[in-house]
Amino acid sequence: MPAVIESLETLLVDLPTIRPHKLSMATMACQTMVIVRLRTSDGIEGLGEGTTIGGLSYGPESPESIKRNIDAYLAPLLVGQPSSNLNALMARLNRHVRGNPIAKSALETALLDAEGKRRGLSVAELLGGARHTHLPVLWTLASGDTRKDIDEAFQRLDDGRHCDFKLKIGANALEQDVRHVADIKAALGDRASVRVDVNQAWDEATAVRGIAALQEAGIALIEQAIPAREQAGLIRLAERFRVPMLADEAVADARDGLDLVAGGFSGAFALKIAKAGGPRPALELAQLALTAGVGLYGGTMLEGTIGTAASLHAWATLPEMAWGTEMFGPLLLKDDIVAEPLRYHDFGVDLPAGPGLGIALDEDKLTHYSRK
Ligand code: MUC
Ligand code: MG
Repeated sequence: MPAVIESLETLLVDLPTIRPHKLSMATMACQTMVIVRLRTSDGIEGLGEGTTIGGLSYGPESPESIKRNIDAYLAPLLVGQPSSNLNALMARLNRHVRGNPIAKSALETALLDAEGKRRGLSVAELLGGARHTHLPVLWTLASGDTRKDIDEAFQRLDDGRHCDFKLKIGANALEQDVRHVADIKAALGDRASVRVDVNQAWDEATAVRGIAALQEAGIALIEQAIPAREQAGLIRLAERFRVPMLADEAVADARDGLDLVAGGFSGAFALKIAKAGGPRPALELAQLALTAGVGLYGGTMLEGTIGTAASLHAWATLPEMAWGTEMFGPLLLKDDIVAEPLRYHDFGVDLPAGPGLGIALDEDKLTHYSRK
């Protein structure tokens, strides 16, 4: 008798950040994760995580909607179904529920974790096998204060933690943002690469002025300078500048990737399991990018350890990513809900060893941080 999905539990977990994390559209003092616990008739538990940034400021799913939509719509489609056929299960979810990729990503992760545990394989092995066991990880400087960001960068460099940095800009006047970035790049010199993420804050004319100045300052990569829906504008920016463009909000899945590539986009795509609807659709976008000669970047929604581990298992199956990864989410949080944290060292992180995600919960911490 094949194992069936018996129950799905969802928990809202609030973890404080180590410092305020300032993005163009939100300042985070806490991260809220939706943790999924999927249990099957053969006694296996699969873990998943659905996480977004700043409530509803990043996209149309909030932590509360992710939990509610899993409980009310997605979980009933899974309970009672054989748990091993991911193709059938994810097709069933996609047939009956439009959108909601973060909720679907949490569920696909939990299904992969359960299946890996059942078969004694890691999630990376289920996805075809890991090509790397240590992945590079950058750090985001987003305290909102130039001096503090410089000190933080040197600390991370000296600790061997990170040697690539991403700066969050777009909330301030253009001249102020450009000065902030140029000062940090000048302080770090050749010791570190510096990129920026504008999180859609500029219009195209502002982007043309801003990117010209940032290119001059030696910035390596410009992430999502203009609104997600302005794909034609992003293509024009990619054609215009020497410094490459990274599409983030503009590219959720392979369909978005195809539109950008067909329009003539060159540069890089930020892969995120949350945007795509799970590790497997994120890898479909990766394959499209590889075919089209677009660079890969392992992106985060600032997930905790479960979502970060799921992403790492997916990215580990890919050829070396041109722009590395930003899988630092757990390091931004003051505490964790897992028994063993991920191992960050030598400017990167180790792929956790299986079976499944290779992650176990700390039940006391989970209870402590779960919303009552
Ligand atoms: C984003 O838009 O890239 C990734 C790193 C970070 O600090 O914020 C996220 C979101
Ligand atoms: Mg981004």
